[in-house]
Amino acid sequence: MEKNTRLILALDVTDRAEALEIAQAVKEYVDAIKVGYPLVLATGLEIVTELSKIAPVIADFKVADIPNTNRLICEQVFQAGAEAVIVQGFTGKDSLEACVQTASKLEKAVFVVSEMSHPGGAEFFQPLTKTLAKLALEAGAFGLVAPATRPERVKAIRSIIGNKMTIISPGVGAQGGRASAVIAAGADWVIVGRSIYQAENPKESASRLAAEIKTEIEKEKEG
Ligand code: NUP
Repeated sequence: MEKNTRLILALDVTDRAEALEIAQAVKEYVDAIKVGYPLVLATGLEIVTELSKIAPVIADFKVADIPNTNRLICEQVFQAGAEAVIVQGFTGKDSLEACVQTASKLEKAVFVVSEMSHPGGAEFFQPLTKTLAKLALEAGAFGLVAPATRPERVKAIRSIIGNKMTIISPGVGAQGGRASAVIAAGADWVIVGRSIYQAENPKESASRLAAEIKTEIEKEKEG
């Protein structure tokens, strides 16, 4: 996954043709496409293979099971063509390590959820965020998922992990976060769903977000 526009599309539509059409329309503005249960349950895992021909795919299955089941899930996801998988860390070190080991054998990546972006994400995750971030770091995960709705939390998470892991951050647009603010807080990538795929013109929306991110990065370089 190349760090170029630093924008990831969350493709939560449930129609195969629409998914492929949007992916094609926005591909020049996104570094990856994140797919999750809505699209895969509606259309089948083959959609991962199809989308992976357009852009690198991150499979957002928030994997949260015993080590053996986690391994089996990750194998399916990677065999289908995904470059990365999103997993939960609260299942413990052994379960998380099963995902990381499966990924590293296939030269793939694991992102661990450190704190979720919705209001309820503050309830159970927040007291555990630091522990989850450290666990992910020790297990050798590639990165963390952190909330764009709370840039101050992204900043705190960045200060825990330094530059040892990447941060991908959902919650921009429909959930209220701003792309520039979360990039300024230390996120490597911004994840955007509805603001792109529900827009009148998804390509224009993706282009606008990519431009906003670029402006923020240039500002940081100058300052
Ligand atoms: O904490 C999280 N928040 C979140 O929104 C972790 C996630 N994986 N997501 C996902 O990001 C969510 O499932 C959706 O696919 C995407 C955000 O979409 P939107 O709010 O931009 O439409």
